[in-house]
Amino acid sequence: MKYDKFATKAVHGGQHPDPSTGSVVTPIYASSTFVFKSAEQGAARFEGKEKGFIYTRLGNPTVKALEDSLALLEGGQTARAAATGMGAITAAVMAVAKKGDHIVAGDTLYGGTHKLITDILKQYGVEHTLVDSGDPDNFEKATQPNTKLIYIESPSNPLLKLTDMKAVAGIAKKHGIVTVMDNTFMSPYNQRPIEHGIDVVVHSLTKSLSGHSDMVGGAVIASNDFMKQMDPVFKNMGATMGAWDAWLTLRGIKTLHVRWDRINENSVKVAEFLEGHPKVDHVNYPGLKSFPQYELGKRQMDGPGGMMSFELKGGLEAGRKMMNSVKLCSLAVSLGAVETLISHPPSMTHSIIPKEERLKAGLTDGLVRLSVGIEDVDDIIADLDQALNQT
Ligand code: LCS
Repeated sequence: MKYDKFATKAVHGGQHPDPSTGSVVTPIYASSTFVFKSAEQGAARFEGKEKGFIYTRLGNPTVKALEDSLALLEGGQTARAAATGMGAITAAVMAVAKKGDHIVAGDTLYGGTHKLITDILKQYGVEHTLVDSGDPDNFEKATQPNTKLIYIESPSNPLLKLTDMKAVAGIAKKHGIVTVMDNTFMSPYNQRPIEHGIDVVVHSLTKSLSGHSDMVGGAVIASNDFMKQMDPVFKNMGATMGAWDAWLTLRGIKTLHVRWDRINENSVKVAEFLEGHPKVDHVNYPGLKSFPQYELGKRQMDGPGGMMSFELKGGLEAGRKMMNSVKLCSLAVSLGAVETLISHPPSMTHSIIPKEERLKAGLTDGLVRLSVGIEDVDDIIADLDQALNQT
């Protein structure tokens, strides 16, 4: 049966009752290797002439169910699940950018991605330009004859800056450039970049899709043609996901829409509370009417999400005091989980970025980041309030 409503796809996508036992839940195929009926069959599978599993680094039935689910949710033709978000991002970027090529990327990115593009790939002869991703013209201006890839996070980590996906995808198509977008902060429930013309979506599955802070994983969702280009990199660099983590992610995805309804709802209330608090200087959150790109967010996102960052009037010292005073919220990195997490990007997730580059991009030392969970919102607000009052 064909079904196209998000909630139904989240519960059933990519999964079929196990043919040998009738198990409703996709089993964990904890096998590194798969038996061939004959030497000829083994050869045919390696040649790609016959479909079927060979060896888990090259494909696994539990991982395949997750990949089919992700492709369906993001509206892509196909997906690959990776051991981590960084594994997925590295494979997607390295599939396109080779020695002598140039990447244009947003200037606020997760620290690991920033390091990959600005330092690691540079050592392999790949150039880059970082631009303010809030204005699509900046991508056009930074394009060079050797530009092969545009890389964006929208909303960006941790400033929540949005990129007009349709506008940037249009610029990229005009110049024959591949667009890769990290959709980790939104999840496919709130935003589906492929619908806006983006070529490749990457995720850290560690976050919203698994949703319970109990695994690490990543994904690339794209066209069949892109995957043909990426597979030699992906399958040989060895960042494949294992069956256990695929199973945990599949279990998380079944409640994605339910968790995210609560996350969207809680977060607006928390952001409004923070914005109105006398100790808070400003809040970055796409669901606030004061957010400079509020209208763009409404246009391209189905909800504002659970991520926000803010600065206290007392700056870094007050922010540290607040983080040390929370009782319900966990002082921890990561995001998108059922529990509310609070962290300090400049000294944690983004400390890998040189300070002057951080400041140039607007990532100030006093910035505090919050990932709102699905606890009772009054309890979250009461905890933040008592922590703010300690500063
Ligand atoms: N993309 C984004 C937007 C991220 O925030 C992260 C990790 C990654 C990719 C990498 O995913 P991983 O390899 O860790 O699965 N972000 C983290 C963060 O903000 N706090 O802790 C990790």
